Amino acid sequence: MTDFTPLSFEEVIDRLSPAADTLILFHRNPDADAVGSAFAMKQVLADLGSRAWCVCSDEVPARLRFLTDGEQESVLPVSIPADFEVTRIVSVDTASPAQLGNLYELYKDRIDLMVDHHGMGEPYAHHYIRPDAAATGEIMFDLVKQLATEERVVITDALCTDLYAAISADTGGFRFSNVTSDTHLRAAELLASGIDCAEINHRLFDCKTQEQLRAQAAGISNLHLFADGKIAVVTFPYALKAALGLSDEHLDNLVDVARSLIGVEIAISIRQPKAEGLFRASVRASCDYDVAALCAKFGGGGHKRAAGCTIIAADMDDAMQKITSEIKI
Ligand SMILES: [Mn+2]
Repeated sequence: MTDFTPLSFEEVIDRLSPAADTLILFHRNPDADAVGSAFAMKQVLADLGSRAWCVCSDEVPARLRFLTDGEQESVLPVSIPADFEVTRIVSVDTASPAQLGNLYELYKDRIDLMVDHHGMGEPYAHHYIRPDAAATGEIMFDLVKQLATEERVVITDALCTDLYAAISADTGGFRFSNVTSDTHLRAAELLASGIDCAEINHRLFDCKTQEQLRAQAAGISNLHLFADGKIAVVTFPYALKAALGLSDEHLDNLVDVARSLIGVEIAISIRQPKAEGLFRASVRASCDYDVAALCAKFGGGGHKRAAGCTIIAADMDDAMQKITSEIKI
């Protein structure tokens, strides 16, 4: 396996500086940190004189379209302009090959740089990874600020909106333990530019579709408690998803249902994307328990307090048993 080395902040800027048609990859099932960081990167590269195109194995969900600033109708690989001569590929917010989805097969040996904040990932290129950053948006903020100081990048409202949304989303609206004083300082600078934080946060957190509410209600009726109520698991089998007419993007925040219950220290959601034996788990900890290490046992990863993995199991009960039996609290 190729050895991939960590890059310095200056080396990242060096790698982004030459004019080159660039693809910006971000993780499947994209969230606001992925989309906001990718489209911020696109604006940075445009200012540096490069054409850039954001690419993902899944489309940007409708509720996050405001982060693309009308620049791209689609982010699927087929949307890449025909005259694009790809000479540089970077990824943002994407910790491991699996998270690239089908992009990994397409581009695996050609990725020049990954910019990310996940500490427990599996690097697939030379990388700039800062686990101290609550969001990739914080790293993008630092890049933007440096390049703006050098008068090479112009800070626009669209850029500030992307960065603020990226940071706000990955911190749960500045509520999670990953928030630092620097997180607030960066957010404060973004707000000073005049963007509408109430509107951005409303779009990120308060706009739920009927499907999402149906998913939440079904999640509440499928809540299982273990370890005297310290572990809560919400399960969502494929048959239930199909019966309610839901798709995977409606199930994104199911883990919050488990986490909101008093006394729960480890919250888990397990969904079954297809009628097969693969189960996706999202895990959150509110105690001092390393859920990234837990998920690593199943080939997944993430952060100490927020991580995910895929479990191979016979059925939902088996998947739930497999993950809960690994937890010792
Ligand atoms: Mn992120």
